[in-house]
Amino acid sequence: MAEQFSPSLLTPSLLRDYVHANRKCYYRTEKPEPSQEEIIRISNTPALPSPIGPYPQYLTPCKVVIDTDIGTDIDDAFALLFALRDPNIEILGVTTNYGVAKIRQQVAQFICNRFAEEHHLESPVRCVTGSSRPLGSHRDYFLTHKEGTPLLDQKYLEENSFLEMQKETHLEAAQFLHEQISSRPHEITIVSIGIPTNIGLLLSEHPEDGDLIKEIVIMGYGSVILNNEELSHRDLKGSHAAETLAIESLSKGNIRLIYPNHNISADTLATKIMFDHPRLRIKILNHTVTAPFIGHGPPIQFLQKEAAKAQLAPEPSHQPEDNPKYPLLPKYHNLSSDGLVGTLMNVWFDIRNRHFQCLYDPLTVYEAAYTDPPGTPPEERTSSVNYICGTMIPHEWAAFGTFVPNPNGNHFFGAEVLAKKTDFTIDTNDTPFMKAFNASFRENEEVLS
Ligand SMILES: [Ca+2]
Repeated sequence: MAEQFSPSLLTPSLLRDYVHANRKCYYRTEKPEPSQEEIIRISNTPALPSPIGPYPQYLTPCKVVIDTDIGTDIDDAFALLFALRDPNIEILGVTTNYGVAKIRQQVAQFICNRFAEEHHLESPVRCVTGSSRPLGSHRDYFLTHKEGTPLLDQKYLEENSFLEMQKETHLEAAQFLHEQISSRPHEITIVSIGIPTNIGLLLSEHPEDGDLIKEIVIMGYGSVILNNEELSHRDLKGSHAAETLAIESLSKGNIRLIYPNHNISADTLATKIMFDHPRLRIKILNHTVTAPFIGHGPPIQFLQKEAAKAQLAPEPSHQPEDNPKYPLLPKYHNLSSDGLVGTLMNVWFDIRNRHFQCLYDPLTVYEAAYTDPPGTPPEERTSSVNYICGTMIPHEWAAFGTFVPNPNGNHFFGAEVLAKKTDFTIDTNDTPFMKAFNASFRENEEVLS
């Protein structure tokens, strides 16, 4: 039996330990500003040439806990359903984070419950509410205030104030992670596709768990910050060529600054706790490698078609307050798991006024599960990304990072996508990931026949 978390963590004392807690700045207006201590650490970390190549660990099959901010950007819901369906992935649980973690837990549980019913599973994947309140960040919450809409009963949403929820430091998710990791040492991958608050809480209370986690695979960080020469190259020739030069510079053993992204800058302190663990292995799916993967066309149309079935559902036969812990509006009770995700997708697309989605989180789930044995020929690769090994040193101000390349580091930074490229385009349609994604979101052929 894993020991319990100490009650002292129930107060957000860690937030006060974040040195920049009172220094606010708009997202994307920040400038890198490493502290004196960080500069010393960067200069003391050996920078060595580190080849761009396949992820060196062949790890399969994959037992995961997915830590997610599902309910806003739709790619988390895509990632969850994709992972539920993938035969190579066993989901031991889902934990939620960021702003309205309680609402996000409900959304994830609806999808897992419906999936379990469809597949006659003994029990659905358990979804656990995590911390809404980050440990430390310089910036405010980004919420659409449509989280949970339209699936959740409006009365339930009114009773659960978003403002109040944002102050909640739930420890259940960190405790759940601790129990899973203690009972299955070296077996569990944490797939972090949200804000890493729960992981920060786990590692601050139980640093020893960092040695027992198989690895963390995160959707985190932006691209490498281009230098002046690379910027001029981009103006002349095309952006991908400039980014390629920046990655080549890393692989030759030059340290480089890395942009933050939403996930890690929403909890800079948790990010720092995670990356500063001296032995924890972390694979980083950053914007350079996630951006070329776009979900559009047939999978989107399929989800829209499934969502439209809610319009055909009979009028509600009972009020949701019959079962307040499961406040899914009756209109949606007959929808498939694809229909639930499609319904959330329609709301997100309305907010964004578009009909496609970058697949940041589904790619992260996929890359957690698909690695290749050493020496696999390129045409037989299942992973769609190459990595550079090194050490990410997070900056406590605004979540920039310095990546120090080194073939003996614990961190693996996504360096390039294995796809057809020109200076201006990357065609990912034939990548193993895109093929798997498109196959996951389509009419079930058994049902059709
Ligand atoms: Ca996410």
